Amino acid sequence: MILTLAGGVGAARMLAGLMQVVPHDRLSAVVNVGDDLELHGLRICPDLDTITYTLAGAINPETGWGLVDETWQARTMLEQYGGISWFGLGDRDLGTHLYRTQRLREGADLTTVTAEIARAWGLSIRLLPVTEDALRTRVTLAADDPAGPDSPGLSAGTEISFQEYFVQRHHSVPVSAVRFAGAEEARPAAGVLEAIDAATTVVIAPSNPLVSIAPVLAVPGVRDAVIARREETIAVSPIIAGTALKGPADRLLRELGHEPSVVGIARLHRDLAATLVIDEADADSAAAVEAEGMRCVVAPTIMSTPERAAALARVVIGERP
Ligand code: FO1
Repeated sequence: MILTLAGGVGAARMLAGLMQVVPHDRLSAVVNVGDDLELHGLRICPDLDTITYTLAGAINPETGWGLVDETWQARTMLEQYGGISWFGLGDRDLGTHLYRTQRLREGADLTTVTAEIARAWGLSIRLLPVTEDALRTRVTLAADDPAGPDSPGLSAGTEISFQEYFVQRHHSVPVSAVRFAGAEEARPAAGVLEAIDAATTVVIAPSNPLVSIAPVLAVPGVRDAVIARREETIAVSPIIAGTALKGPADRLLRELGHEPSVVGIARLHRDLAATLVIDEADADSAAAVEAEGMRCVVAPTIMSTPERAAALARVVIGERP
């Protein structure tokens, strides 16, 4: 069993690569729920949905989130009413949130509903939300943020939800702190610790270490379970030549006192993973990564095509070309 610790887009591509080289029933992922939100009375799980839609071949290729062939009639109506429309929910995507919310109200747990949604998309990979409990990533602003067309002005020191930072403010405002509300009381969802224990390889996807992987590890028991598998754990750097391919990982690293480089990633992951995969563009840093106590593998890590994703997956599972 190959178990991947997963955020959104980078993890989805990593899993799509793994699906090409590993039988699907040997793949599982423990997925971040810190980005989740309740909006319009609906439970929205962006990372779970990004992974599901990507693996089903139904992701919107332009955005990396939401569904392909989407229409936006409901959003247009929300705009007409002056409702909340900054978080874009397409008409097809809304069907997922309606189904999930109704099933949760009926008493089903998120793990079960996630499996039902994955099965309906024809997927046999096991997607596990890290916890059933409310765990929400919260971000403190380091500077005043003036009002925008869709967002009220906020002063430095204000704490906002992850999606208010990421989507409403386009992750453009500097951040002084990140915390995972509810993490201390959260319990790992059924099967999470067992999946980590039973994995032949644990993969830390090329997801943002501070807001995608950290909330997964913040659920009591998960970090220790991964540390216990350190020898079999391999991380892929989301930072290439000092920048993130997508999202604010490089800026967040700097703002929160970490080095935005593969060496900074090694420092964050070295207690968890024995091996770090870095991109060829960072080959010169391999010795510095090893000096942090990790084995370093240099490989092409940009998963811009299915072939490249499969090639990276082969590296991750230890098949050398
Ligand atoms: N990201 C955006 O940049 N703008 C959006 O309007 C937006 C809507 C959205 C709706 C459903 C969903 O599952 C994801 C959505 N995302 C959107 C992406 C998402 O919020 C972030 O990329 C992740 O949370 C970061 O991993």
